Amino acid sequence: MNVSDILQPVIENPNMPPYEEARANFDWKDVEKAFTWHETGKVNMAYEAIDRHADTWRKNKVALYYSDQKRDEKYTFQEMKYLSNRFGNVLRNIGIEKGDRVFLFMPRSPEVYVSVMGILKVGAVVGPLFEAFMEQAVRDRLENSEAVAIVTTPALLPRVPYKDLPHLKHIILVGDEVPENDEHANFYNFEEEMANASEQLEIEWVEREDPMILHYTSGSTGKPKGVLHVHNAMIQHYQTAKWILDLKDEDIFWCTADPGWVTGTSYGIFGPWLNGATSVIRGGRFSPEDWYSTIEKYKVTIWYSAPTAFRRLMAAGDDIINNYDLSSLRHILSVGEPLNAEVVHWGKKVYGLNIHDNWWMTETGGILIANYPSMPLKPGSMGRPFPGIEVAILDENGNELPRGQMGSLCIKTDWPSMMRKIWKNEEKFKEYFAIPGWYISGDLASMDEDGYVWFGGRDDDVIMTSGERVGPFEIESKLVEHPAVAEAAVIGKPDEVRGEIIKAFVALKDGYTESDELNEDLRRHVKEGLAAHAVPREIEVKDSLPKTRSGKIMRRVLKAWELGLPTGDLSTMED
Ligand code: 6R9
Repeated sequence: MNVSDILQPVIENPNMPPYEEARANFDWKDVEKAFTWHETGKVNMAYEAIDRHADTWRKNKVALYYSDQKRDEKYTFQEMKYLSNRFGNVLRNIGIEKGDRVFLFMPRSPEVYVSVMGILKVGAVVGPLFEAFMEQAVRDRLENSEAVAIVTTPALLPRVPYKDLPHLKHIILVGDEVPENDEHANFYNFEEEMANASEQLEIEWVEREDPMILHYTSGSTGKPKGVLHVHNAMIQHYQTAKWILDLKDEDIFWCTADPGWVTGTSYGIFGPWLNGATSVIRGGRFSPEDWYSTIEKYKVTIWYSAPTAFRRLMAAGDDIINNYDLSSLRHILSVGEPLNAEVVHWGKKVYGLNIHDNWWMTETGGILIANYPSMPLKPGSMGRPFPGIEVAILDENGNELPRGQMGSLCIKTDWPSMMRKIWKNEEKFKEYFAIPGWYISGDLASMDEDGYVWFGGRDDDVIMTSGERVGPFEIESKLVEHPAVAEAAVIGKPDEVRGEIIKAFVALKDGYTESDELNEDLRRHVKEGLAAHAVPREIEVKDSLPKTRSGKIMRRVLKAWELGLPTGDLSTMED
């Protein structure tokens, strides 16, 4: 790494004090003072996110701007309070009680956000489902969680096998075609029930450790796991959003993630609202034009997205950016998969801002490692541990590895937004804590002399070739720096001589075609840029690479295809 590769902070007066100072003085206990329950003892995420602001000068402040191809709406904190009160009453009227699992299965819309808050207000547990799930994926999740109610749309109802789900008794439909009740379930019309419900509600006060949200996430094998978070997570949502997203009262914040994924709830709902910030939600599909005009239209100041999106914007070219006024932007962040240094440099060039990578997982509930707006940024690094968080790179036996060495990325337990269980799977839960005192992320990483953490791949994606341990991400990153490569995925393929050989799958940019010369050039590029042992012996060109709907390239799927093995759970894969 040379010094010119360090980007200096460009944000003035960030909320986050200098890193060392923040770290030295940090105590999660101090963060508790930010919440009303610190005084009143009455806990509920929805109260802290919405009602509290509705009782202050923020009551007429916009909490949510929502638009898609058909709708264009805005809601103040006060409006959100009354709407979610109504929905809480809808749920109470049909008999939903504290602890019941209530699922959401619909496209992004204001109703999703109102429902989340309404569910929390009656002490029930939110279960978000991504709208593109097909029947089996929906069934697995509703069955495992024993959900009693679901909010969905008439178009998605055919994918909800309620007749086979004895616990699922209540189906609330956002849309007009509401079927007759049958012996399996009762059906309700969202609009109608909302209109008849009171806007006054007694919030169900809960304990900090009471269940709040159940996010299903896929492992490499087996059925999806239900990751349970509790109301206490708000401590982390609030503080990380304040310091890492750098939310201030005048900001307009846009998190592009869908609430079917953890980023879309922790930072698409809770983090910003706990800070009293205005959130933008854009429905519909990704297109560069649509996204840039969303920034222009709402004068978005803080933008939280993902590497796939940035890479697609990069592929769309720099010229299109000139058609939009993006001058409102002051802070950009990324999460979900490795943010290649290449993309960071591009971002700096076209937006004039650093793209701040950060790391966390569904299981961790909130950001744990980040590039802070107040701190120099090393492109390609995920940043440094959040104050109050201890990160270590451990070997198989739980011993700490020296700086610079790649190993298992572990976090000292615990932190406020840590998952509290894997739903009905104690054994899976325990696997994360096999090294006493540590949470094992399943990711590989190294830490440099300055304490910056570098991603190496998923632990199960590690390649052992001729005795060298290689993380696929480095090679992929090198490959996408090549002008011909749009996307790359690297796997280890069993080999009698070398243990494994490196195989790369690449999708080419428009205008490039597959050839032996190109493959040779790619190998040379990796060899010169990285190391001889990192050179892919095999290269296969594909039209596109299999990805999860949240944009992660599914190496395990490529590997299974390559080896003719079962692919495991594919419910999160893009069509
Ligand atoms: C928030 C979220 C978690 C996995 C994680 C890791 C990958 C997340 C990353 C990253 C490289 C980053 N991941 N952030 N890899 N750099 N900044 O994405 O949660 O969907 O559970 O995924 O995503 O492999 O273990 P989730």
